Amino acid sequence: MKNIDSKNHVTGKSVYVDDIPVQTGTLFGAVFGSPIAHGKIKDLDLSEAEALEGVEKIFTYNDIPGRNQIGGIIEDEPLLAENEVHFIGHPVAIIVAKSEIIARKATKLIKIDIEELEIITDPRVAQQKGHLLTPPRTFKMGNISNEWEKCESIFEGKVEIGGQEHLYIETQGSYAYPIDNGSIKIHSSTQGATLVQKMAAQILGLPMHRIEVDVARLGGAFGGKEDQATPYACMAALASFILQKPVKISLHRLDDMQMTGKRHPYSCDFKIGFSKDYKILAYQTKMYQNGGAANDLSPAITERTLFHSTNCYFIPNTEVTVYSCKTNLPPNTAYRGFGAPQGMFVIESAIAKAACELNVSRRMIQEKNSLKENDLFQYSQIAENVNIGNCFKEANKTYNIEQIEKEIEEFNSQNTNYKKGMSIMPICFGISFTKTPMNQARALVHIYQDGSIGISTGAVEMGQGVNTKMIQVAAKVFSINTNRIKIESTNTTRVANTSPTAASSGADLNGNALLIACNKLLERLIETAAKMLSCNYTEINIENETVLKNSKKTEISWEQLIETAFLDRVCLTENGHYATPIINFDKSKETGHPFAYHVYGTAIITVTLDCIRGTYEFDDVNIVHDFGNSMNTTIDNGQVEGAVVQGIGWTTMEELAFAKDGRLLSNSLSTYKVPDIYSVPKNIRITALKTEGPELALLRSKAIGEPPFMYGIGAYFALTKAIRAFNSNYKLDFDTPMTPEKVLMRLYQE
Ligand code: LUZ
Ligand code: MOS
Repeated sequence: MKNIDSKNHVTGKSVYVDDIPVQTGTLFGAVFGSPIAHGKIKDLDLSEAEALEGVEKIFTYNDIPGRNQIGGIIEDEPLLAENEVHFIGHPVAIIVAKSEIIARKATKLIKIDIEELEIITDPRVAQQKGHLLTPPRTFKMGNISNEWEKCESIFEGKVEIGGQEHLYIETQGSYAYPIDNGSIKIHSSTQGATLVQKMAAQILGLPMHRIEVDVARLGGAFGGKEDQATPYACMAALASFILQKPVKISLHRLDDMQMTGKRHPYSCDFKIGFSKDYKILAYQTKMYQNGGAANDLSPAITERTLFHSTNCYFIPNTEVTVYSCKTNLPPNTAYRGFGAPQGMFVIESAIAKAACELNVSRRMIQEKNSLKENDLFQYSQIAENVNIGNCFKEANKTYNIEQIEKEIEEFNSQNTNYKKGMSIMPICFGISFTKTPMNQARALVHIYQDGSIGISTGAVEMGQGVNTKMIQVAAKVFSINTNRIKIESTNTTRVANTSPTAASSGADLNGNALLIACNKLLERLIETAAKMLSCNYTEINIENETVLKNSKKTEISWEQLIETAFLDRVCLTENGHYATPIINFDKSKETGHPFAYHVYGTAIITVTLDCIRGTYEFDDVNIVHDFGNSMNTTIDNGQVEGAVVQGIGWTTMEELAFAKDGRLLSNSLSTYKVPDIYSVPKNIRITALKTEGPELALLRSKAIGEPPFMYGIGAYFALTKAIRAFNSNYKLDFDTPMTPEKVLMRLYQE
């Protein structure tokens, strides 16, 4: 099935927040953010801004009728700064005016006097000074301290991992207006409708039922709208509630880039020990996560870094610690992979360092140490249906790795100014929110009298195709044409208490809830049909919009069946609730079975390096991916392709630069380089590993959103290989992103 949105997307008909036709009298908001990264507010002078023609009102924390707090996991984030500011762009005031131009102009007329305090942007410095967002967390298995002396070789190193700007095409925004009975309706570009509802209620001092949040679709999110859509929705809601007028806020790109959090940069130390036959015996790391000025989702991201810090490897003795460090940067947040990419990059670096020093192939170490059935993960979950070995095997068979290696060697011996490099990047990613209670969802299904169907779930469509998958689920259960089925917007009055669409689990959770609702309806329809045909329930089937009796077609069509059911007063509406079974996690012991299943795969990445210029092109990304039994190969392959390119962007191109004073220097698309059509690898080949797929995946089709992002890590190691082929003096180091500038420095390192 084609993605139901593709036509409207490419013809520009899909409606996003900023496209919603505005009501008469709509006002426009702009955010006044702190010009300084850390300090005490001494004075705020709004008079000149307030006097500007067309300015309706300027809001500060004093205007908040409820609680000035939007921190979700930890309550450390006021919506509007009170006495202190903690990062550049930290929202201090909201200007609401008759036009966006006036509102933005007024922000320049606000005068703020701030007594500057010490600015820290480096997580290691923050940790030394004791500025942690939460206490450090450690995952352990076995006992590393006894193990080092048993090791044949030990390697230590340092890893610098850069952040990443989400660069969703649709910036943060929301449109709020008063509706009946003193309620507020909010259209928000958010992954989490319920979170927006809850926080807006808290800000306004209202019960949640007075806030309705509606989400049609997002123009991209990548995690950037799991938590950070909330403030802009709350600001519009606040202004709209106080003024009793419609208010829209839609961030300009530069403001969005400066003010919102990003993927967390990490600075890490590792130590890894091997036996004589290259088995990893012990692994230890300390990771300093740059959390920014407030917690946001950092505690959960910390957790996922720990869960994935050994990637797809079995290491009997580990000790992995993450320090979540408080710095004067915008609070960093969810981003596709949610801390796992950083954890995996460190173990891959440790393996690369060992391979380089021992003069063996990285691939050999990777394969030798890969998880096997019933191995233990660090967090005590037993590895089941482990597919990493099969992925390696299939990759070898399909792509002939040795042949690729040989061709590269040949190329390198024949070329002086161009060098090629290759790397293998295996992945293992756990599916489920690491916070067990979040793994639940609901769906609401109406069958209308004419046989058409309307579906609401908690899933948010953000380009990933979840709506298409939901339609497939209903069409499959009822065995009807997909054009009879419509997906409604995600709305808190139809589906309540939703988890954000995140953790790659939107389709699994909401699709399973939908399956439950549809199956309940199907049962009733079969009863109706049995009554119509005076036969037994078990003799009835519905296939291709027709009722079958004992597998033979009858005269009864889908439409007739629905009409009869309605006249017979059968309920044609159903609600489904799904909660992932089995999973659990005990934080006090850091053990349990947190994931429904794991996604595996492996990628072979090759690159050609121009050794005069330091520029490079990725030739091939050859992938074997464990989709389970993919329910939509077009969508799923598209997710893999997009993730690979985004991952390559993270490790090789996208360089966030902050000045010492906390100012984002790479605050536009001329200074922050994202992958474009020219940086896409020449070939991305995707082979699906043949498996049944796990029972806990929706129709045995595994979650797809995040896992393939981590294939992009391989780009870094392919590049370092190519650099070493040109300059054997280059001392392998780990410092992402490996931009052309950095490549050039390393090509001529002495
Ligand atoms: N969001 C979240 C996530 O709240 N919890 C998670 O475990 C998670 N994992 C991946 C991406 N987003
Ligand atoms: Mo996410 S990183 O919002 O799944």
